[in-house]
Amino acid sequence: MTLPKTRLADLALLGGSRAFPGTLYVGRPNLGDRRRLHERLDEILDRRWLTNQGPCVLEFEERLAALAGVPHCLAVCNATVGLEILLRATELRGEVIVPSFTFIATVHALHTVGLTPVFCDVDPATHSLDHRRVAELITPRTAGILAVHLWGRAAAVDELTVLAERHGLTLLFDAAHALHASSHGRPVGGFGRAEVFSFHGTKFVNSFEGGAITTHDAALAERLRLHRNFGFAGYDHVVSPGTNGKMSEIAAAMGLTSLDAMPDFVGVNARNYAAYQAGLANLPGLELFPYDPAERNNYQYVVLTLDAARTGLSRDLLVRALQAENVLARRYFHPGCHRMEPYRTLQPRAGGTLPVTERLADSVFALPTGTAVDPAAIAALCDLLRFLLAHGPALTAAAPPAP
Ligand code: T4K
Repeated sequence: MTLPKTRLADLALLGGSRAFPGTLYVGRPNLGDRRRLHERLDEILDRRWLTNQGPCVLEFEERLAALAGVPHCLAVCNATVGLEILLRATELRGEVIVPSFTFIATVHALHTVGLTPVFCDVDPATHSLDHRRVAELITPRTAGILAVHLWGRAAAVDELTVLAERHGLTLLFDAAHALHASSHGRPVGGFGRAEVFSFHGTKFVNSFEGGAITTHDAALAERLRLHRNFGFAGYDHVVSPGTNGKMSEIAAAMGLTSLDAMPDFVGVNARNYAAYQAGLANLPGLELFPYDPAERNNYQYVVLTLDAARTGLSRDLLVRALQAENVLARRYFHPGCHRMEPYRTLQPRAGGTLPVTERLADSVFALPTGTAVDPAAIAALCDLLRFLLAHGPALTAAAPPAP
C-alpha cells in the first residue's frame, strides 16, 4: 500500500507520512533459484574444494566466455581487482584516457597500478567516452584508453577501436555494467584487448562479490592467470608478479545460479524500464536515459536527468525528497571522479575540460529496478515524481536546509 500525495505538506520531507512502507533500493540483489544454489553449496562442501579454480569457477568461466564470444575468460574476486590485474598484465606505462563520469573503481584501478588517469568528457547522449574528445587528448605519453560501457549501453566501440589502432594504443573496456549487452549485434566482452565485468551483489547477475576478464588474446590470458594467482606457474614456482585475485567456489555457485536466471532478470528489468517509460512520458524537465532498442540490453539501471532550470527543482533536492519517502534513489556518479580524492588534489583544473561530465554529475540520478521492484511500485513512484515536479518551485521554497 502506498500513500499518494495531494498537498505539498503530504511530502515526508515536509513532515508528511512516507509514501512507501518498505524501502525501495537501487541495487537490491536479484536472487535466482535458492534450491539450486543450496544444491551447489552442498556439492562444494561434499567435494571439499573451496577455491583455486574449482569446478564451479571453471563452469562459470566457460559460460561467460560463451556469452562474450571469446576463447578466454578469467573469473576474479571483484571487478576492481580484475581491472588492476589487467592493467598490470598489459604492462602499460604513462597516461591512460578514462571517463570521469564512472564509478570511482575505474579510475582508482589506474592510480593503484601507477598509471596516470587523463580525464575525458563523455557524450551527452550515451554518457560514455566521447571519441572526438579522446582524439584531442592523445599525446606521446598516452599508453591506452580505458572506456566504460556505462549503464550497460555499449561505448563507441568502433570509433575507439579505430582511434586506438591508428595511434598504437591499448584499448580496454570496463564492462562492469554490461553483461548481455551488444554493440552492432556483437556481444560486449570481446572488444578491445580485454574487458572486465562485475558480479557485485548490486549487479543484475551477481556472485555476491566477483568479476571476470574476457579476451581474445591467448598470451595476455596466460599472463592474467599468473597475475591472478601470485605469479605461480606451478607449485613453488613463481615466474611473475601477482596478487590473489581468485574467485571462490561459493561465489561462482551464486554466479552460476544467477546466470541460470539471467533471461528472467533481463525480462523483469525490461518490463520495469517500460513501466518507467510509460509512467514518466511527457514530463517536461525529466529525461529517461535511453537504451538502443536495436541492441541487446540488460536494462539494469534506470537513469534519469533532471533539468533544474526547467523544473525549479535541483537534482539533490529531488533525491532528498524521494529518500524521505523511502525511495533510496542514488546520485550515480556524483560528483565525478575528478572531484574526488586523490584526483581533485592531483588535477585541480580537470573540471574545466569536462563540461558534459560536470552537468551530468549534477543532474543524473538512478531509480530502483530489478526483481525486488514491481510495476505497481513503479506506477506509484512515477506518480510521486509527477507530483514533485509539478511542485518544484514550491518545494524548493519550503524544503528544510540539507543536513
Ligand atoms: N566499474 C564500474 C563502472 C562500476 O560501476 C563498478 C562497481 C566497478 C567498476 C567495480 O566493480 P566491483 O569491484 O564492485 O565488482 C555499488 C556497488 O558496490 C559497486 O559494485 C557498483 N559498481 C556501484 C555502481 O554501486 P554503492 O556505493 O552505490 O553502494 P552499495 O554497494 O553499498 O549498494 C547500493 C544499494 O544496494 C544500497 O542502497 C543497498 C543495496 N544493497 C546492496 C548490497 C551490497 C542491498 O540491498 N543488498 C546488498 O547486498 O556501490
